[in-house]
Amino acid sequence: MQDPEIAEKIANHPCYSAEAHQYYARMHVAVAPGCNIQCNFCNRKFDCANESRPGVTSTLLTPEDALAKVKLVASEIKQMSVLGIAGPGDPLANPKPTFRTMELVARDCPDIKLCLSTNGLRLPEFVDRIVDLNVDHVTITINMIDPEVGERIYPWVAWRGKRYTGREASKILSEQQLAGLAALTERKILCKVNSVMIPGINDEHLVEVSRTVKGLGAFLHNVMPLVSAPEHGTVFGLTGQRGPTPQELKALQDRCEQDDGAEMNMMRHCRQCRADAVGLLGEDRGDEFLPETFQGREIAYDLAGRQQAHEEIERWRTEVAATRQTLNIATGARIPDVPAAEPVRPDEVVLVAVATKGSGVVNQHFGHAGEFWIYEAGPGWARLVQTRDVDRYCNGPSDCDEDASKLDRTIEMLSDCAAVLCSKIGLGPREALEEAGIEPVEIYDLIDKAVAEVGARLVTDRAPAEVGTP
Ligand code: CLF
Ligand code: SF4
Repeated sequence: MQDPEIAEKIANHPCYSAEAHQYYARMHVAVAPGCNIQCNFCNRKFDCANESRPGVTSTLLTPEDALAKVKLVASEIKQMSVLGIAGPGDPLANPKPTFRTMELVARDCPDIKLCLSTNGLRLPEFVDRIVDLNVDHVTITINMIDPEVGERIYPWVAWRGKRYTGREASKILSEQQLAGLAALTERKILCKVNSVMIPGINDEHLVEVSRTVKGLGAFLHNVMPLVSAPEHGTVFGLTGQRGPTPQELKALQDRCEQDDGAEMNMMRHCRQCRADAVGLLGEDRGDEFLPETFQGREIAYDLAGRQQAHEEIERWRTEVAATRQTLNIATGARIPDVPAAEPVRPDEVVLVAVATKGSGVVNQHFGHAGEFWIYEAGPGWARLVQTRDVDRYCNGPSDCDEDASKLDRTIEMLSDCAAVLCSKIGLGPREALEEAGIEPVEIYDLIDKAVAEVGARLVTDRAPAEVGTP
């Protein structure tokens, strides 16, 4: 059943609704530099790895500059609907600039949703402030609920003027995180929990984390892969701790989703954005908004223009949803914010990869795709289950088809997919995909429709071969 209050909250939030992320953008402002804990996957030179991919840094802004930037971006990218504060350190370890920024944005940009991402250590003390500021969405990164697991992730926690280490540190952190989560859900704030999947350390444990946070009222669980390399200079990077493969990540997300029939909502489309990310998830337009474009400038807020742009998006979204309903296609969303068929997963599905620039359409050239969206596909079924980064190997017609090693990596990344849907594909990659047993499908159509149709055909085509297979 659709809960209208929740549906309204997620309707244009690109992280809380996979469907919305095809149309709406988010931006982050980097106003929070410090942190009160240490994670073994973090290097303070970079953005908070609990919400970001390590290896990128953001320019720190004052709350006033952050407001100017929000106004500028809001006028240029009208589908930007959410402002998140996610670093580069922990927002609640820097409460003054974090809340000052939110106050200013709430004052001048009334149609922008406010979003916060935190390690949760100081969450309980700020619950009232969060409620007062109308922050609708809070993300807490919870990587463990067992201090024995935690001591392998967190070397220390700074708490009430003292530095704690070992299990005691993780015990304090976990208690604060869970108390904060419970207090927020009690106040009807929509909460997402992020967890970094660290193979051999917390991967098995995350199923229990998922069950626990669901019990405390978390709306969504986002299990993200550890991104770890020696050049990041992190403890895990230097000790060779690996991250999970996309297949391992999906398997764990599936387990969390179905654990004991608990049916936790799992986020499958996180891009591990940087602390100053701007644009649709998966694109970063931060370079268009360098400090000299907004710092110290008076920027007008185009509320009417934004409302008009959002109305146009909603008209198109309604059309896409109507097509989905007519064709009886389900997307698997448990609380759909726009109508789809009842989520009944067919017995047999295949994975297909989609190249898209957004708006719900297969509209990107294979060689231009920096990422592929992985769908479960079958009769009446088109469910986004993952996004995977690949190197763009084509920089234009002159080198199209040429960089074989990048193409090999892309094909390796898509090896468990039965087909790739894209608007165009060159001869070289077409042949290479076919050789790898992946069908290239050139198509320009609605993603849900194309995925369900191709999925239905592939499932039927495969059926005879699988009859009698042990
Ligand atoms: Fe930003 Fe995070 Fe809010 Fe989204 S990101 S503070 S909830 S507006 Fe989104 Fe980016 Fe993943 Fe975060 S894709 S890293 S989940
Ligand atoms: Fe780094 Fe974020 Fe962990 Fe703080 S909470 S140590 S900024 S990853």
